[in-house]
Amino acid sequence: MKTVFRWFGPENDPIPLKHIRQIPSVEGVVVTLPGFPVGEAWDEEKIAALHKTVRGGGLTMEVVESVEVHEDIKLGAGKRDLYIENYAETLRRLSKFGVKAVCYNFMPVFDWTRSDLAYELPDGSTVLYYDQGEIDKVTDPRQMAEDMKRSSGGAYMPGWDAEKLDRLIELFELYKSVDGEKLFENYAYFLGKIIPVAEECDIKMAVHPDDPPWNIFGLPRIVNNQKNIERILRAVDSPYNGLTLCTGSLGSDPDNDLPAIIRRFGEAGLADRIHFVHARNVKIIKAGLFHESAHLSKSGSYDMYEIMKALRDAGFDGYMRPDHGRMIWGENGRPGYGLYDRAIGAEYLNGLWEAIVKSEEAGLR
Ligand code: DNO
Repeated sequence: MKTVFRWFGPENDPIPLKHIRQIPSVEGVVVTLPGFPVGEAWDEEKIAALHKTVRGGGLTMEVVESVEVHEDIKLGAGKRDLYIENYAETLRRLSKFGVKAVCYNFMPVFDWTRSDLAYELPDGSTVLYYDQGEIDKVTDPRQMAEDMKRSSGGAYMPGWDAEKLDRLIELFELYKSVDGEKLFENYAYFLGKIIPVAEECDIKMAVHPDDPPWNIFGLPRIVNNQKNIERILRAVDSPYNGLTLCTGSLGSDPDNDLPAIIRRFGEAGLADRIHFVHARNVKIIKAGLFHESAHLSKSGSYDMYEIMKALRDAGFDGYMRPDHGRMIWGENGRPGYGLYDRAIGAEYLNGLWEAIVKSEEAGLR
């Protein structure tokens, strides 16, 4: 297992690389090109510059997150073939710099959604919060998009790009004719074209589950449970067609039993499709109402030890990163992506992993 840490680049992340390098377990950063126009092939010079900065900071750049899929691809509309070709070109360019895995999502219109980005816990830390009741009250998603942007302190939010937000009304209209089945068909079409390129480039594609893993604003979401994910992984049966197992996203639906899902992938011969893990904990108050928490098992609803054991038993040997930390110790940063709590999380996850591996070596499990 390799531990990595999400970093938004020198101009978009207040955290200096040298601080990330001082987290003992972390080998590399997970990068993106913030705000790069969705649908265009990523600029090779920009990738090269980022690579140079990261390597110069003593870290690896093997994972890229949020190479966004253009809405035309999800809708099966307009210029989808052109956008798919541009996506393929991005993969070719990334592979020149040693990138080994790409995390992306297939959520219509929105990426992760929350009703509050700074919900205060009793200890004074703040976390991301989701209340379906609040989301149901939103009559104009443009308003919600504005609110999210404002409460993020103007930080770049993956998947919430300006061009898309300008088209929100039009997109909602277009999605009226796309149900879950149609979305799956369009997804399979995308995979059919992209996975052969990923194979050539030796880049593992790792889809991120929908967050939250149910339909919102009447838009379909299909990367949301074990059965649907298995269907997606089978749509193009290649080791390069894989998953980012985001515990926080998938597990916020109480029906998704994370250790059982991981074990099921193992039984189905799909364990080698888990290329990347976003490990974090969530406190589920009731279905549709949750907030994020410290990574520690007792802080949330998941048993992180059981999750790590299931991954180990499935033979997981990919990349793992801590995810969405609380804002603590007076840090002012990007919601979910401060330095301190994610660093604590990374070390905790590595502590669990070390204990699991050592108990095996001592014949204790
Ligand atoms: C949230 C992230 C997601 C993820 C994208 C990948 O914090 O995990 O925004 O990067 O869904 O495309």
